Amino acid sequence: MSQQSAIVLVRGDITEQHADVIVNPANTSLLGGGGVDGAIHRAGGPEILAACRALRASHYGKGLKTGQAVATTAGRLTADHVIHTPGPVWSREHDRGGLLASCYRESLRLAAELGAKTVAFPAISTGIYGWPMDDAARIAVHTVRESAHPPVTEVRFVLFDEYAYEEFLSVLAATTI
Ligand code: AR6
Repeated sequence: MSQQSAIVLVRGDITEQHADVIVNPANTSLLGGGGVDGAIHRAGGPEILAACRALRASHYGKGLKTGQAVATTAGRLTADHVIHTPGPVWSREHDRGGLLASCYRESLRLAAELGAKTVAFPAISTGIYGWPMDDAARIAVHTVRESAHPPVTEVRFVLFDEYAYEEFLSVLAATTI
C-alpha cells in the first residue's frame, strides 16, 4: 500500500501558506463569499473569480454540489491551484458528516490528480457554516488518515485560532500511534 501523507498542523492564515494546493471552503455558487473564501479571492486576485465564472459558464452551470471539488488557478497566491469545495452547513437534526468528509476526500483526490505534493486545508464548515470544531476536526483528520493519495506527501491543516489548533491537535494526538 502507498505511504500515507504526513499531517501537519499550523496556526495561521491559509492565504500566506506555501503549498501546491490551497483548499477553499467555498459555496455552491463558486462565486465567492466571506471568511476564507473572501480572503482567498482578495489575496489571489481577480483571476480566480474569472476562472470560477468560466466554470459556471461551462461544466458547472448550476454550481458545484456540496462535498464536491473543482480546481482553478491560484492567481497571485504562491500555490499552483486553488481547489474549491463547498462544505455542508452544520445541522443538529441531520447528520451531514458524510458530506464534510467528502470535501476532504474529493479535494485530495483532485490534488493528487493535479500532481500536488503539499495540500493546505482550512477547517472546512467551522466558520460561517457553524460546524462544531471538535467534530469537524475529528472528521477532517480521520478522512485524511483513511487513505493514501500519492503524490501528496503532506496535508497541512491551517488553523486560524488557538482553539481550532488545539482541537485538531487533540484529535491528531489521539490517532497517532
Ligand atoms: N486562514 C485560515 N483559516 C481561516 C481564515 C484564514 N484566512 N479565515 C477564517 N478562517 P469559513 P465555512 C477559519 O467561514 O464555515 C463563505 O462565505 C475560520 O475561523 O471561511 O466553510 C463561503 O463562500 C473557520 O474556523 O468557511 C461559504 O458561503 C474556518 O476557517 C461559507 O463562507 C472556516 O470558516 C463557508 O463557510
